[in-house]
Amino acid sequence: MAPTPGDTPTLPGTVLVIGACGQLGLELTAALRQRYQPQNVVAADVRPPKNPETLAGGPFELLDVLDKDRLEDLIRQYRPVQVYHLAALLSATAEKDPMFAWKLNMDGLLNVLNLAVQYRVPQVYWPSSIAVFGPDTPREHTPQTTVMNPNTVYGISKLAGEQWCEWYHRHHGLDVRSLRYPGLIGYKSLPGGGTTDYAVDIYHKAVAGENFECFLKADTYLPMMYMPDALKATLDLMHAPADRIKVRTSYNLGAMSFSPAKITAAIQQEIPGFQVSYAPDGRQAIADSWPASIDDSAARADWGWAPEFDLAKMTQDMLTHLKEPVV
Ligand code: AKB
Repeated sequence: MAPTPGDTPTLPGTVLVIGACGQLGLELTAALRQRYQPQNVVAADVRPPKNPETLAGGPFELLDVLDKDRLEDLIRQYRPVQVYHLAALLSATAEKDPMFAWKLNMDGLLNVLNLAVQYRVPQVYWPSSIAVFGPDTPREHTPQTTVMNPNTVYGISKLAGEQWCEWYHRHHGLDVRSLRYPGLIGYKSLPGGGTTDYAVDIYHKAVAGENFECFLKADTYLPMMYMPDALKATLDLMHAPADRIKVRTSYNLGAMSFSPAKITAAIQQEIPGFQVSYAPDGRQAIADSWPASIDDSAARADWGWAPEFDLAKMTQDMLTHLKEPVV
């Protein structure tokens, strides 16, 4: 994302992105490298990127965020002024390996928060999710503050993580900021292990001229967001003056809400022959426990959040990019 005139595109140090090879990490690293000097944006992940080209513009470091000594070495070496900690197991995968999910999602965050305090890292970003809400939560226009009671391991870890962020802010003055992402949809990278992943896979099948079997029921509404909006929200949040950040757990963030039937209809506007069948699996129960739509008025009021993409605009953009020849 290019800086707008009047922005200050230089940071007095480096940026460290942990989990840089994931769906969000790849795109956020690229956006940060466009905004700052690419050499100052350090990508780190437990494995190298599948396609090295994707992270070729700047440094890459191998890092298991559970290895606190290695993380400390990297923080000492690069002295980051911002750390984006994105590494986590998502909802569907976490249900299959609950103990490891809890370890990675909690110990990873606590390693980052403790070292950020110790080395006086000025800013930390950590993503939360709509998964913090559960079956007792109001499903429509889910408020910022409401009944939570998540019933997935991923949701429990995200809710606990939010409380830890707030605690580190209150007790240590750490400037840690967070967003509750809806399902994220982008054409540059694939998600892995989430309940909202179908909304990315469906576009790939449509463009490949294949039919799609959906693991959620046709009428399952979930909050979703196009990647350019997610990147904008993340960077806007991180660059807002600290006194505008009133929520130190995590902000609700909304853009659009649709069901598999609605996204199918949107794709069929462009690709009329596209067919979808339904075979709900264990992910249906996860989706049923989450909000259908989100009230993000706190983010709008505090730091000016406003999404640009709705379902129709996103669908046109996704299909255009996925049809482009791979160079
Ligand atoms: C998932 O489906 O697990 C994620 C999320 C909503 O946090 N995309």
